Amino acid sequence: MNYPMALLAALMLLTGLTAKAEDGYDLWLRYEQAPVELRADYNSQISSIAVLGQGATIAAARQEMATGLSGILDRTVTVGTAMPRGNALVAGTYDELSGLDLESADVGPEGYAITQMRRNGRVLTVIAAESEIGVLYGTFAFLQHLLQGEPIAGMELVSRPATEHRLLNHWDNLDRYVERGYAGQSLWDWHKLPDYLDPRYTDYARANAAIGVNGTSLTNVNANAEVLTPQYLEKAAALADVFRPYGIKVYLTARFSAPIEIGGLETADPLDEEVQAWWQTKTDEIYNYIPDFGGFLVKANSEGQPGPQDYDRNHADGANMLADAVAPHGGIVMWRAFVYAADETQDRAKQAWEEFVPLDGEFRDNVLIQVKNGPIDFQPREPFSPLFAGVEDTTLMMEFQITKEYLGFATHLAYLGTMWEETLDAPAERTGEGETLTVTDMMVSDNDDYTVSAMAGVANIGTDRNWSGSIFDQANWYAFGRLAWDPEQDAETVAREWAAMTFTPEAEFLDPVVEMMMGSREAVVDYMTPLGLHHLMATGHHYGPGPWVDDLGRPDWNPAYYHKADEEGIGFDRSSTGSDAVSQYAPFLREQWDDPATTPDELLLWFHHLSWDYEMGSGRTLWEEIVFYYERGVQKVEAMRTTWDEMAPYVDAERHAQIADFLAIQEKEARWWRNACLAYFMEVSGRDLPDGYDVPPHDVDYYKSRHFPSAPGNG
Ligand code: BDP
Repeated sequence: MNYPMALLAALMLLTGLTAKAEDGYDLWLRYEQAPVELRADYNSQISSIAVLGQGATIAAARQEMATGLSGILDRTVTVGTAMPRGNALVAGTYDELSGLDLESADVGPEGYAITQMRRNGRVLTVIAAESEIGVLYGTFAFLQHLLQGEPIAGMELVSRPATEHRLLNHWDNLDRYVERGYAGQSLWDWHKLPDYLDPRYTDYARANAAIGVNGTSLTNVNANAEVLTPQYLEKAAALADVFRPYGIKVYLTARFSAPIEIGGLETADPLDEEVQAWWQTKTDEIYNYIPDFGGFLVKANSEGQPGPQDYDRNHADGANMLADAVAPHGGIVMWRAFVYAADETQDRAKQAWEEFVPLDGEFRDNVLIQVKNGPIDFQPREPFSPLFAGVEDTTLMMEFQITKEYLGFATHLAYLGTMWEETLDAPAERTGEGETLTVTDMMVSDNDDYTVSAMAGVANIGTDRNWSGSIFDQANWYAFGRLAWDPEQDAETVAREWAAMTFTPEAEFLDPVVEMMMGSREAVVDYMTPLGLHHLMATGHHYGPGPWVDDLGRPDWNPAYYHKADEEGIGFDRSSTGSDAVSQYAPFLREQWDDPATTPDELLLWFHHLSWDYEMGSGRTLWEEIVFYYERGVQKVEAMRTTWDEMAPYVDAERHAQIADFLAIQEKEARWWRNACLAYFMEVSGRDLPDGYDVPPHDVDYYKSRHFPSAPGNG
């Protein structure tokens, strides 16, 4: 360092300029100093602190407690290892805490109980769990309670996850490209692994443990067999070692043709004994590297990926072969239901159901069928996938997409908690006794400690300093974890928690911001695909509108296939007079959705092709209604911008400005969506806009002429 540099560094130290910038890196682990009155309460309640026990997970809990409380209390907090004195906070397993004669709460293998008690004139705040991971989860819950500005006095909290497997799915390639990634490169620096362990791996694990995520599938579902070679297994094992103390298991995607590509076999036929033996040996090898390896995630016979059907076998044959290989080690196979065959001409929305329902009961117990929330593909709104009520003897799990491939990438603010809540709570089935079962109810776990089998979220995480490409996209990662832990949790509570910890717990900030978040996904639906429209995005990268596209290789890649607009009307007829996809739902839904008069507006054009003059419940014609929705979407974004501008006093300048800029992009693009779609529908329908609406500033040809060959996320 030369002299002026040294001087500058010294100056920066003195003036505090080296203090970390508010760039979003800390996520929900932003342990800022609590307001003075709260700190007084906290200090009096917990004058000494200990985390009892010895394992690596306990060490992580102790470290987190020290870091968290030092920040919140604004002093150096030491966390002891023995029962503390005075008013104290103590965390540990029930075994470690046996001296306290606690009544053990029903916390299960991963849950925790936080409670306060009086002992010999002192107040003890106790975090107790059956397991070390429960202690870590309890530690995070305790810190989050403080970050949300709550008092410690009277704290009572019992929580255990409903869902057994709570996983992120990274669509990350080995060259660090992230498919549908809008937040930089893959976090996994394969080239430097296993020798260099980026500290971000630990922070990734902390952030996930803080929201209860307990598994991560490292690699893209469009898989590369290379990751199953020893060279890469060693690297994956190094990541697994970092994640283990945080309760996170590693999973890998298995390319079905791996026996040919890296095994030198001539076939990957799942009924071939050599192939089966190859997978068994390969799996044993993986478990040598990663003793607690979680299992495989597989995309087979979908969008050109290899699979059992290449050998005239079915999905059960393929999944069971892998399931048998991991079963002796306690592993699972998550076999994706996102399939649509290359030569299939019928309604794509029906295909997964048709392929999987006939196989009901044929999958091994350790196979979970991973179903996307909707029957098409992560659209801004879809009805839930009919598979969720289609099978009885197959374990189903949910796949949500956290990364916003179809909801504006990283720059549009769309809080997805509401979308996932809508799916999880959707009535899916009715029992003989007339009881209504929700989608969540259909993902039954066969492990008695849990009620729900598994939930996966396609991650929105990358090397961007803020991890998710934007601050508000962090909320989606957060919400995924919280809803996976408890699918009955309401999206608004989750939004509130997140906003309090990410910014400030002040009500003057939280009330408007949470309201903005709660309406944000619906705004996107309005300006992209209102009233049940879907897949109008430009093809390939899916950036921006492309409702006119109708010339791609196969019909169901074209937006025009999904909206079917012509001079007469618009919408995809999936009723009994059309593709009859409606028949895949339970009778009570089938009945409701088969008739446009009883179909909710949100799903109207998903299930019906209707005249532009169709009269809506609002009194407007369908055409007027479509225009009204597109316009409303833009207006909602304008309102979001106003709300955010008013929040400047509560948010640091750096994050406030970035969010404001992104909202400006969102408004510009919402307008683009509105104008392009309306210009196109005006042309197709031969109609003008109703009075009072601005005519799109350009004709359709202009919108068609816009190309974005390098838009992110598409290879
Ligand atoms: C689609 C994505 C594609 C994925 C595919 C999948 O466009 O990149 O590979 O889903 O889920 O939404 O397999």
